[in-house]
Amino acid sequence: MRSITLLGAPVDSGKARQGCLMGPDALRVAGLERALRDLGHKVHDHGNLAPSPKTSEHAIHPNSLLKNLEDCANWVAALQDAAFEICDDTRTPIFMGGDHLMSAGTVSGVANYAQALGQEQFVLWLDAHTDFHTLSSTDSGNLHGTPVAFFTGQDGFKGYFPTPKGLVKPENICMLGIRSVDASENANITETAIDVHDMRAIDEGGIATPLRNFLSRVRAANGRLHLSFDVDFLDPSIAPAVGTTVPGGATFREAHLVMEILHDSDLVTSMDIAELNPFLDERGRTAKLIVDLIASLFGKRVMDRPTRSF
Ligand code: 6HN
Ligand code: MN
Ligand code: MN
Ligand code: MN
Repeated sequence: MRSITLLGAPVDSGKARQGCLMGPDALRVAGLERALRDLGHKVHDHGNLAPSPKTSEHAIHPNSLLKNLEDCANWVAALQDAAFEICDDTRTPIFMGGDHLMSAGTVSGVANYAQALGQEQFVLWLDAHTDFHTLSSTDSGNLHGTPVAFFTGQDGFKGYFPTPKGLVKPENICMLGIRSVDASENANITETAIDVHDMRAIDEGGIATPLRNFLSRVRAANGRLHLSFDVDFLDPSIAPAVGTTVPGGATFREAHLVMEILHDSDLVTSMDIAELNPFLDERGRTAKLIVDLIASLFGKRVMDRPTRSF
């Protein structure tokens, strides 16, 4: 049994297309709290966070393509403090987004907490995209494409975004589901120790092995593990409610298997749900699927017996 804290992060400034601000409420309506309680967990919904107040002066960035830079910076400031404060050894926070810019704040916040405990922070990044753009490299100007660069401490955010209070080492990050990487991101991420498993690798070798290898490293380091789940990790045929769909994503069973293995590991200490855009959903089916996947992560299984590990 866990104590779970829900916090809504209705971030919608990380891209032009609107709708992710409804994500937290769609997860509520789809029965997230009830699903977790039915599994025997204690759940407390903290409602929704708001961005930090606007400051009077704000630096203009030379990349004129950047969208909503000031709003994004204010969200990161609010989220990294809220994530730090909500962290507690006895509670598991679920940050309900919101577009993926949210993770610049949530991950730096939880990493700050890990640092305070003297533990290593690890991140499992489930996404079609690597989200490794800097403010200079992005050519869409959509800042939901930047969180991983931010919380690994890449150059170029200083003076525009708040200083990250916690950082994650690239070698502590594992990405699964990747199938859309811009050329500049590709060049930059290849220079790092981030463990990227694209869909080609998953097609050939399955999703369980890289996940289990990563979890062994988290366990050996006695680390804390943050799961960042971008809805576009899933194939668009099962999860249409996302603005940046890419064909060839994780199947229903691959996604559940990841959640089931994570549950058995008992290593996840915090998580994000990012990019759910209920405006694009079909009668709530994506929101309901996400609730069901979170239920798998928190112990729902087909039969009430331990699953054999291989
Ligand atoms: N996401 N690489 C593309 C861009 O515009 O920078 C897509 C980013 C998608 C962001 O997955 O949260
Ligand atoms: Mn993403
Ligand atoms: Mn994505
Ligand atoms: Mn690997």
